[in-house]
Amino acid sequence: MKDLAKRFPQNPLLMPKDVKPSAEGLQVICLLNPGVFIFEGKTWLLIRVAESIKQVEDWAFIPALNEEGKLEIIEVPLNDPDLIATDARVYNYKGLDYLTTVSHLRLMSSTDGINFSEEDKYPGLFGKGKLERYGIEDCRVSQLNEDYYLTYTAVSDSGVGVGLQITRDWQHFDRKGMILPPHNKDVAIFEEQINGKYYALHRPSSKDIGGNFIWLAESPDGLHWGNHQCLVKSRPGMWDSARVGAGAAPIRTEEGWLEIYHGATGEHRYCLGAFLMDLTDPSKVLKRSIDPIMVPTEVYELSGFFGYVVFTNGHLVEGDKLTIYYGAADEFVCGATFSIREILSSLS
Ligand code: MAN
Repeated sequence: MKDLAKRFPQNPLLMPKDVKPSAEGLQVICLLNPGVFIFEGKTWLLIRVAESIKQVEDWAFIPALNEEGKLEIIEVPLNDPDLIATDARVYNYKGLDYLTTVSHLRLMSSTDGINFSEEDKYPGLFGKGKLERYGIEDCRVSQLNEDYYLTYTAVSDSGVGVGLQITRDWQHFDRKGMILPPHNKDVAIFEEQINGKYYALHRPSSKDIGGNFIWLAESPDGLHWGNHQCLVKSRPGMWDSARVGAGAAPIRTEEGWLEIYHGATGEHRYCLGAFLMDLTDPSKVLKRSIDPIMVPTEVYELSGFFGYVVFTNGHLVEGDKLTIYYGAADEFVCGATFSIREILSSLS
């Protein structure tokens, strides 16, 4: 199927061998799902780097950060009857879920939006404390005036929730703690206030009644969130039948707030779609994609750490041009452009 994305011919832009492990003895397994922003005139990616220790055949290594922020490993033989290792992303051991890797967030900058490199001055962010023991992931970066709001998935044995940090200079970070408790992720804060309030999209999940749906929340201060409303649901039988989640901050257009989101099937194929919210009342969804705007089709999207995945939580807007940076097969960082007009006219 032909989608609306124009992929960079240089894809994949970044792969695990392109960054150094954060400590000796560790191995970078995946680079994925970057937050994107402009700072000091350059394009920056806040990349999720997933690490584990060097893999050994027939063994599972379950990583978690200890109190000091150092990675500790539980070693389990793959044939242990208490271990379920059927999803590359998750181990279930003795009835509890763990991640197979621990992620941190690494900063890389570029003057052309294609070639990215690290700068010593900007070391990146690591999980800290009890609620980030299994790492921090998939950070959205929203710019409100001079402040960058970083909303990311914080994973631990207490669950999967949303952490917030605020920075101006990318060297000092004001940690605001967990703003939405488990189970929640995929938080995209609007980059403008509407009628004096902050707004954010988020994705709580319910295993029983309900599902994995996109919600809207409002806040008087950008920290405390309430008046939650359910906006966009998964659709049985369609490309977004099992779960949906917001990408980066909604894009202001003349027709409304345009949001790029991911939708997955029960078989874990991740595509991208879009929906449009009313400019003055974003709880009103005006239009939505019937067909996805981007489908995993390239080799680097179909096979990797976790194949059949295109996933975005970072983009840049220049006039009609939308550049998304995205995780492909949960292993590579790639880029693609879209025409915003084309996306808008594909919605119904
Ligand atoms: C979840 C998250 C993402 C990941 C997708 C696809 O939504 O863990 O980080 O990219 O699954 O595996």
